[in-house]
This record gives sequence, C-alpha cells and structure tokens, in this order.
Amino acid sequence: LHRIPHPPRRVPLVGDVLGASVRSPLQDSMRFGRELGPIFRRRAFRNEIVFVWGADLAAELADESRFAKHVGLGVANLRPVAGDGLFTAYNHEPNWQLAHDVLAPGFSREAMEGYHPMMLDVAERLTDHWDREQAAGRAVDVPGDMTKLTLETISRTGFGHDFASFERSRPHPFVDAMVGTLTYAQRLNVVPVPLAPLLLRGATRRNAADMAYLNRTVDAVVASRRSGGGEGDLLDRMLETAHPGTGERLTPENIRRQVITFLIAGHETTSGALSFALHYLSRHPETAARARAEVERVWGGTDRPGYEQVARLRHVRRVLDESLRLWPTAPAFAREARHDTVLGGVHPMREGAWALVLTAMLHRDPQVWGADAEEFDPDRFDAKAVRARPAHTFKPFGTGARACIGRQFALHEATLVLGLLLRRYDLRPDPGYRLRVAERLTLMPEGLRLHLERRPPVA
Ligand code: MNH
Repeated sequence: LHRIPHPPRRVPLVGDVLGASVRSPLQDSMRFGRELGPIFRRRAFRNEIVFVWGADLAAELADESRFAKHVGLGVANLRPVAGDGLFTAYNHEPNWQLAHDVLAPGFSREAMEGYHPMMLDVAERLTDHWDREQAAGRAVDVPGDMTKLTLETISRTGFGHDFASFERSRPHPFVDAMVGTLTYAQRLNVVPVPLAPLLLRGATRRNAADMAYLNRTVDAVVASRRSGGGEGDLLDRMLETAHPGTGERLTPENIRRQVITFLIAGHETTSGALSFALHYLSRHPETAARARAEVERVWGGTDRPGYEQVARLRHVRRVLDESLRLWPTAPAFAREARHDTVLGGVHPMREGAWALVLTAMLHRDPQVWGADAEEFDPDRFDAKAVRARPAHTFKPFGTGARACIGRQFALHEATLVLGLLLRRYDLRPDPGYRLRVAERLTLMPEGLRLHLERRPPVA
C-alpha cells in the first residue's frame, strides 16, 4: 500500500476527508486523481479505498480470470433496498445466475424490437409536453423531464405499469423515494460507520420511510399483474419463467427485489445520459446539425421510425457515447481479486482485496484520449478511431459477467429520443448556465434548462 500515493494532509483518525464534500464524493475523487495519478488511495476514517483510473491498470482489472465485481461502497449500501436483485447480488449468491439466465432473453434484439413501439409512445408524451412548454414560451426542465420519460419507459415496457409521470407537475413519489435512498446510500460512504446512526438519525428514519414506499409501490405492481394476464415482459418472465436448465423459479421476495432493481437501474442512469447529451448538443450547434441531418436522411418524413431506423443512427449514437465518456452516469465500479495477485507488476493484492475503477477519469486518461480529452468531440467514436483504441478504455456499462444487462435497452431508448428531439426542436442553451453535476451515486446535470424552437416538419 505504501507505494500508492495519497493526499498529503492526512489527519489522524479522520483521514483524507479535509476538503472533501459529502455532496460530491466523485468529483472530489476526480480532483484527487488529477493530482495524485493513475492509482491513489483515500482514507475516510478507518476505511482505506484504492482508486484506479490509469488505462493500463483498469484493463488489468477488467481481466475476468483475475478479477470479479466487488459489491462494496454505494452498491453494498443499497442492499437493504435491492437485496439479492441482479445489481446488488454477491457473486456467490445463486439467485444472481438464476435471475440472469431467466431475464437475459428480455434484453435480446427481438425483445428490444418488441419494446420499440412502447418506447415511441412514451417519447410522444414527452414531445406533447415539450410542444406545450415551447408554445407557452417556457424553458424545459431537462433532468426532470428525462426522468419522467425513462421511468415511464422502463415501467411500461418491463412491467406494464403506467406511473402517469407526464400528468404530474411534481416528480412521482416513487422518484422522490428512489432519490432519497440513493442519496442516503452515498452519504453512508462518507460517514464513519460507528457514528452513522447518530449523525444520520433523521436521514435514517426518512430512508426507512422511502424503502417502505418503494416496497409498497412494487408490491402493488406485482399484485395487479397476478390478477391480470401476462404480456411477455420482464415481470412476466420473473413470475412465469422457470430456469431453462434447472427448472428453478424466482421466489416472491426475490421478484420484489428485482422489480425495485429494474425500476431504479432501468431509468436513473439513462435519464442522466440523455440530459448530458442534450446539454452538449445545445452547446455544439454544428454537432447538432450533423446529427439532425442524419436523422432526416435515415427517417425521411416519418415521426414514427421503425426499430431498424433507430439502429442506423450512427452519428446520434456517437453523441451519446461521447456524453457517456465525459460523464458516465454510473461513474465508478469496484473489482476484487479472485486470488492473490499483483496489479501492474507492483501492487500486491490478496484474494478479496478490491479497488474502485474511476470510470469518469479512465475516460479522460490523456494517454488514451489525447491532450484534448476534456473536450466534447463525438468523432472519437467513429469506427476508425474506435478500432485504433486499446480494449477496456470505454466502460460506461461496467465490465465482464456483471456488466449492465440493460445496455442495449438504454442505448436504443436514448438514441430514439435524441433523434426525435433533434428533428423536432432547435435547442437553445441558457447563456448563464454553467454545467454543475449533482451526485447521488449516479450523475445528473443540475438545474439544466433549455429553450426550444419548433422546426418545420421534414418534407
Ligand atoms: Mn445498468 C449494471 C451502467 C442502464 C440494469 N449498469 C450496470 C453497471 C453499470 C451500469 C456501470 C455495472 C455496475 C457494477 O459493476 O457494479 N446502466 C448503466 C448506464 C445506463 C444503464 C450508464 C444507461 C445509460 N441498466 C440500465 C438499464 C437497465 C439496467 C436501462 C435495465 C433496463 N444495470 C442493470 C442491471 C445491472 C446493471 C440489472 C446489474 C447486472 C448484473 O450484475 O448482472
């Protein structure tokens, strides 16, 4: 450990919390990373955390024969909410493989084609709302509206449930409860464990109420399905499908955990990704024009593109990739050693020892991305540039067996929505807005509002 640099002002007992903020642990770590280099450590009270962002070291940690997902920090803090659901399950828990095998067909290409018309319906709710805001001369609340969109998309495609988000002026209470539990899980990372009950007493009580609300909502969704017919969606698979090999089924308690997991994991990060992409599109009119020209070429005169017409939007996808490079909305993931090993030839790790990969910094490593790594440039994702880059340098969806199961779902949904919005509106930034990134385990551009102008329909 002594070979790994740490911040210079280390306070006995407390550690490296000086200058650190409970609101922005990730952006603090990015700052430390820039000062201390590709591997560093920070101590908060008695916990020492090793951070890695150098591309060579991160590529080693992606080696599945030596490392696996580690359920720690923010992910572990969500165990009371999400239990042994897919995202928070320990590698050794049999429910991980069972649920993975039962649910994987729900993320196949054929499944995506099935969700596509419902995704379009939800996107039209958004454009109806934005048309009204535009006509009234109001700027739109980007993160708020993207969250409505992505929550409706996952709840309708996955669970046949309508939260009526666009009929509300405030976020759905499910979203407030979710943000509450995510913020609480993040705070537990930066408060000394023995003192947590004392320091977070009020917050702990609110968190219990939030968890109870999430459970009640999910139980109601499941109960209404049990009384009605299935529709071949995710919930149907959870309730009806036996494991193809063993014939085993998910238990009711595990289904509850999976539904919460998918309702949260299935919308929060996609909402952030869309919001950052819209921010960059509004600040880069030449990029927006190029992406828009592609949409008009591939879609022609239709407002209801087919699945294939979305899959063919290469330039729009690059905008999304480049936004996820700069602000991967799940900004870190943890990896543990499967057996004793040496990282980078110099850092010995015992079996079970772990490190946090800072994706947000890996994606800015100048050795990979160049001296202009901090600049927004979607051309970094043209086919030739991608081929020229080493493996494991772009990891917004994590890595290996425990990587994101919803990746294609998120990319399809987000590409579809960006295509529709580019085609329909010119996006004008608020001149006074400076990007501020809010953290609640995931990332979101705080307070982002855009002014819209309607574009003439495509002939
Ligand atoms: Mn998603 C795991 C990022 C969209 C459901 N997701 C992960 C991981 C990352 C991630 C990173 C791995 C975390 C870790 O190693 O600890 N996910 C994203 C991003 C988006 C996203 C950046 C959108 C953009 N995720 C989605 C969507 C769904 C989803 C949409 C569901 C419809 N994600 C999951 C699940 C897991 C996961 C479930 C856990 C998979 C597993 O461990 O088997």
